[in-house]
Amino acid sequence: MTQRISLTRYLVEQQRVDGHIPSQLRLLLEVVARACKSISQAVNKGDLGGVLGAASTENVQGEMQKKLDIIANEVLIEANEWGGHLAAMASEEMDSIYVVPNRYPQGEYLLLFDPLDGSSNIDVNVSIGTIFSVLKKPEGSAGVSEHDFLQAGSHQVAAGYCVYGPQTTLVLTVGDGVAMFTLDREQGSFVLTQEHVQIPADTKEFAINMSNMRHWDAPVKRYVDECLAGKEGERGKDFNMRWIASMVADVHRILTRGGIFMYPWDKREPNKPGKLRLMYEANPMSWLVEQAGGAATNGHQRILDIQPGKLHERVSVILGSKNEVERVTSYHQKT
Ligand code: P6P
Repeated sequence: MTQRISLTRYLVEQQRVDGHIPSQLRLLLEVVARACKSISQAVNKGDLGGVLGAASTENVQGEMQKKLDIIANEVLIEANEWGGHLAAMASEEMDSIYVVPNRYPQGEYLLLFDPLDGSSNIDVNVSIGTIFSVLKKPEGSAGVSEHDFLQAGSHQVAAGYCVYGPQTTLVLTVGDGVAMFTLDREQGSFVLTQEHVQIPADTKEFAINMSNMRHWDAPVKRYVDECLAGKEGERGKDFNMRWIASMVADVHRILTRGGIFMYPWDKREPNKPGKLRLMYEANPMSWLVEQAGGAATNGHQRILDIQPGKLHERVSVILGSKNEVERVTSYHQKT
């Protein structure tokens, strides 16, 4: 059997052979991976660990927090604050940024994360995950502020997620394609299982929450109606539908076998551009998808080109198989 390559070796080679990542970024990614291992352990314990159910608090989004949301957030903060590679962190679960305390050295990177995405699935044992994005602190800025985080997704230096499902799999890009690492629990390490991941340009599978159909804008309704019309309709082929209500799980399926994922703007909250968050959900997932040959827009522009105005800004998301994303985006441009 060919020797399996560990995450550590993969990152060392990205640093040494491809000169792709500085040592501080390699350290950052290894620390995030170790934190994901700890979160995976907590998730896997479920009821046995007394970690299911709601906490008695709300997050900045006004959503009830699950106990595991808070645990995952604390694991990521504690794992990353002392290493000297970060200046600050931002999380879906925290109103403002977390500046590395003075007792630790400050680094040049900014880490953003959704510590446990899909948490409505925690109590029903459906896949959930951690999403992370890495930016560099702008040159010359003394100290660190929330404004330093407000960079377009095209400025990311690393992005990924860890899906806690039947396998625990870390999916990562540093700008040189997408690699997948499966957790070998006997070794306690992530092992390279897929490299140079490619999303098929076409698909027969779409992912959207159909219960919101009456609230969608016309271009999204047109696209989904055509999928539902199947081979007798405009598209001349039948489609399948999936909706796991866990972005990490839906995106992992798309990276693995293609598909299109949509969480579009809808009339329920017309003043919000969408439900999903730009900085720590849409941007990392969009970079992964583009690095795997797919596309990601908000219906009007490339998500990675959006200049954020606020840390917890929301965005409409259409991502996945390139030809399908381009079709939906073209429908938006015709209206
Ligand atoms: P709905 C999970 O809460 C999440 O942020 C994404 O992971 C997921 O795609 C979406 O919301 C699910 O939303 O409205 O279908 O429950």
